Amino acid sequence: MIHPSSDGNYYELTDPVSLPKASGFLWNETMLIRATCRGYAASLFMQPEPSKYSYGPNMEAKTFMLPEPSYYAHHPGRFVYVKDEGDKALLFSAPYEPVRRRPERFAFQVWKHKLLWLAECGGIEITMSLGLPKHDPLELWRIKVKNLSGRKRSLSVYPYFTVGYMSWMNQGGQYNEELKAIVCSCVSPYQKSEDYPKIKEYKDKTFLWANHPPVAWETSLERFEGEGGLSSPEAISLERLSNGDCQYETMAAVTQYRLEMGVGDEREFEFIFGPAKDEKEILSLSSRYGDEFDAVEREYSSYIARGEGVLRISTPDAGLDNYVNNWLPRQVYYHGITNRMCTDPQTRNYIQDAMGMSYITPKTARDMFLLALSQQKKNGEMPDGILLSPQAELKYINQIPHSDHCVWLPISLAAYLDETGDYALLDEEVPFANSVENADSGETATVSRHIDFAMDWLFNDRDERGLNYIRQGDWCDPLNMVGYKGKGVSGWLAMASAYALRSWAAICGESGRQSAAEQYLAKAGEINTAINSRLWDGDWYARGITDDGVLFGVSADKEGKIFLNVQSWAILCGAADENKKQKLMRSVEKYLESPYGVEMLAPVYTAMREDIGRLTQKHPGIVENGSVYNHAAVFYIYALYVAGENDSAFRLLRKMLPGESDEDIIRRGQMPVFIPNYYRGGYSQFPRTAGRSSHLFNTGTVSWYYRCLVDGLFGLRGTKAGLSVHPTFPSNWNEASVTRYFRGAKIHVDIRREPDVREITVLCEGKPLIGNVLTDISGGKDYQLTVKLPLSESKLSPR
Ligand code: CEZ
Repeated sequence: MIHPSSDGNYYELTDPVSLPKASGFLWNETMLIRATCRGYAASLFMQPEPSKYSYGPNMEAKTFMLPEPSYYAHHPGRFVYVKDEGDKALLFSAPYEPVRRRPERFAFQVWKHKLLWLAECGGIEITMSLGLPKHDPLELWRIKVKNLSGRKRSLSVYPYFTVGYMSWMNQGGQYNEELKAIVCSCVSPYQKSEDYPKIKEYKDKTFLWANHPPVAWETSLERFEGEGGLSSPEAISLERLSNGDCQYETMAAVTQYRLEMGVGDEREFEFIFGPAKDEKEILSLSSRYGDEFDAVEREYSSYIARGEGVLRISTPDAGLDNYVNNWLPRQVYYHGITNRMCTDPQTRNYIQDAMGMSYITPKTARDMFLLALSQQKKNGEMPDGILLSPQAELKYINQIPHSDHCVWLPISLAAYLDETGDYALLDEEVPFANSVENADSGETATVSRHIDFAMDWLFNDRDERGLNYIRQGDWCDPLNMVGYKGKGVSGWLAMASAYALRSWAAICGESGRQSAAEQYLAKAGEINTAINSRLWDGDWYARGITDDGVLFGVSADKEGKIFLNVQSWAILCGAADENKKQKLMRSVEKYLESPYGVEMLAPVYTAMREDIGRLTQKHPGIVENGSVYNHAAVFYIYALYVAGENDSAFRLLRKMLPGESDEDIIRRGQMPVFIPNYYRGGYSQFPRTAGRSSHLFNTGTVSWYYRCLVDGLFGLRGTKAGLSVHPTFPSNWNEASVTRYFRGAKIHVDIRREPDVREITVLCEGKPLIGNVLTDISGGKDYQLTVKLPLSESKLSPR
């Protein structure tokens, strides 16, 4: 059903029915497209806000990529109809929708730099491949028709690209001979005159250019479908498409090619599909990219290949190897480059995505940290979103006050400094946000002072119990009514603040600020005392206390008895002693662990709790309401590695990837080429839907997944002095090898359990390393390390 290519370059699905929503995604600096194995596609491009160029047949909200997309016959997509002029009975469409005639041979290949579909029906093979250019928001399609039937064939082939309903103000389409393109135009709807200057610059045209002019075309969806509908369009039953235009009607871009195919003949076509401002731009885009597909593909492939990360692993687990070596760094890179396709990324997302880029292109991470800090308020508070351009503005969720954004600074910076040793960053002078109380004072402070201010803000933003106010949300966005009256506190945020203070204390210690280190460590301790005196419920920690002083996330609750995040972070911040740690781990395993991973809370909420908020209104088992919300799950996995619970950590790390059984893959419904933000949860209450992937690849999980591999599983973590070597394998792993790219050096690490070894021993070219740290590493050099592990477990050295 699905298998990786031997070189890891692509993952292949060989039937369109078992995983109907299986998809891959491609992006570049200005666009993102998710396409499914059956030909449906959701795409958006930035101008500068997210916009569309291919719509469904009705008004659609221009919003972010949604979880659990629902597909329907008229959902936007890219399809090729084939009609055998000699045998009218043979009508099929590649890759599968909308005709849904089961192909004799099918393949959907998700490559890192392209998507490819193959469908063979009645001896005719159609191959479709989609690539993008590095910069412009354009789709570059190659469509190949092959006659495998051993006899002459006379075919009509109809590439059908959905355009849909573009605007209620103005929309129409026609074929432009000169441009060799179908051009559909609209005026983006607006009512405020002050919006006109912006609107008039919009790319309000969608065009389909072809390198070979068609014999006929169609621009009207209704005329194309006629009474036949999309599964058997009336227009295809006719000799020729109508060559008609479209006047304020729902549009489609359909071309027709008549092919006389000899035995074994094949014909290839190239199409460019995408938005443009005007005909002039269509001409320049088609002349720049038409006939340049090979060169563009090479350039785009090397652009994507830059996201390859610092680990090449070979372990007893081939599925994990394939994901970590090929797909994980790609997804981390996607986040760091595209900022999830928005101009005001949520601050916590932005800073955690920067953490991930520390393992991909550290310079990008450095710039992201500096930009985020330059938008810090003078009082140390961080904004809810980071504005990526002067025109950008805080929108949607960024207009709602959340209290957690400061914690991510030292926590993410720790990974960056581990990876790069770039402690000079801490001395960089950075300005503060332009604000009423700080109107462009031009005042700056070092990165260190900026984070001091953020830590002080966090430490001071606590109530009389010593716990942090939650306002309208912390890491969990929809926990919006716990503290909106100004009294409610977040147990998780208190723990995250203590962990942030400990992380910052360690960095201060490493950068010679010993007294600051002691101060922040003491402050973390003070918060941990408050946590243990207020939030321990007996077998796990409570999630928080509402405005009305009600503890929630406790055994007394009917729903939402136990929340995962406060269990993970109680381990990370050090509040949980060994006894509490054992108890909370047992509780997590008992109440939250499912075959698809560890759930965010349980039992799921099935009714509104007005003292908690819209989280409780989310459908049971999705997103934050008790799904396997992978971002929360990976926090727990990292905490387990910190606590030396390596087998549990690895078990859950592995559950985040679909497979290996077909049954598990079909249940999740996706290929292991990305980690989704969640798998449906509520396993004990809603087993029928549990495990389903959200198919949404925007998630802070992947940065932390990478950190779990570097700090935990392979324990090849940077320190100021060099590379500390401390693998924490699951007990059923006896050996593995890793190539670790670190500060310009290439370090080959062979790790093996040895019977007579009492504790981890690391040899470099045969000589034991002091403290198991490889120091004085010079860039461009290769190193060979041999690591001997005891047969029994070893603990990960806490920071
Ligand atoms: O968005 C994510 C945020 O991007 O939700 C996470 C949060 O930590 C991330 O920063 C957990 O709440 O507003 C909503 O209800 C949405 O559910 C968002 O919470 C959620 C999106 O679904 C994307 O996952």
